[in-house]
Amino acid sequence: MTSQQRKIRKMLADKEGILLVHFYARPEIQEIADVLGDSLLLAQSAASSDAKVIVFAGVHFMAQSAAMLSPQKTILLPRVDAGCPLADMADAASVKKMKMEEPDAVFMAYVNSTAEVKAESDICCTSSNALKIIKTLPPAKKVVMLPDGNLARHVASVTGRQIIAWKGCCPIHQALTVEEVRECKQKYPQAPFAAHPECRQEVLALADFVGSTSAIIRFARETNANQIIIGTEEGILTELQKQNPGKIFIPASPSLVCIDMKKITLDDIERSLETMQPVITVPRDIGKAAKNALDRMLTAS
Ligand code: CIZ
Repeated sequence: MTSQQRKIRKMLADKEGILLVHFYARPEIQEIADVLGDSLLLAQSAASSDAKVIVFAGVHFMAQSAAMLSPQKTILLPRVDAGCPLADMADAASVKKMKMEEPDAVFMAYVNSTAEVKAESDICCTSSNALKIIKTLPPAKKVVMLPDGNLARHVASVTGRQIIAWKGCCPIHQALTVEEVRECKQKYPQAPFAAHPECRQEVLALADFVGSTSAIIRFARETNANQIIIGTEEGILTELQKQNPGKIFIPASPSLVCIDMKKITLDDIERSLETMQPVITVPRDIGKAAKNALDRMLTAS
């Protein structure tokens, strides 16, 4: 541990705080996490922790979820501008309009959405539990999945459910092309390709495994292959390499880097703990409705 990492750990201990870190965050932050995980695990950890302060090394919607699940704790997001372009692709007014057009549909919001959009939705899901959550919904019901159209199409193709896919995408996963994957497969013919469901359908069609970050990590651990092509944000490579020192992980594209997930640095965390800013809160009325959708997901998970 560097002296700065030690200092941050000490500040966290002094303030009875914990550091929740997403797999896509910078490696030096992953190293000092209390909990390292996907948004589902981080949301569950925020809800169950008895810490007074939660420092979130992820993006804004994750810190918002923590604030709604743990209103009595101080939630710090060291860079308030760490946003999510996918979450910004749906707004409450458009969801309200769609609800008028599809009055009988169940609205299922991917956690990568704003609190306002969650508040308009019936239930949330993450990429690790979307298939499980959809099974809890009445089979005859049409489902509107938002804001990620690729995840929606993937869930529809696996389950055969009637799903209306919102026109949104994660620009990072969307940018991965069939040509890039084919090139990797040619170079590493023995390597299975593990892809995130936020990738385009034609990219997923080339995948040997499709799953969330935690599912990809499990797949990498369990497969006999010792070279694996990875189709998700490169931050996951830190944990993959740590868990599997003998295996080789090949990013499917050099462009699989989310600048928002990389915004928070150790300096930002140290400053945030010093100043106890920026605090993330959600207006009470929105928070109450959005928490209902989150709670339904957590109960069904
Ligand atoms: O749900 C998450 O944490 C995200 C953004 C990706 C994943 O698959 O874990």
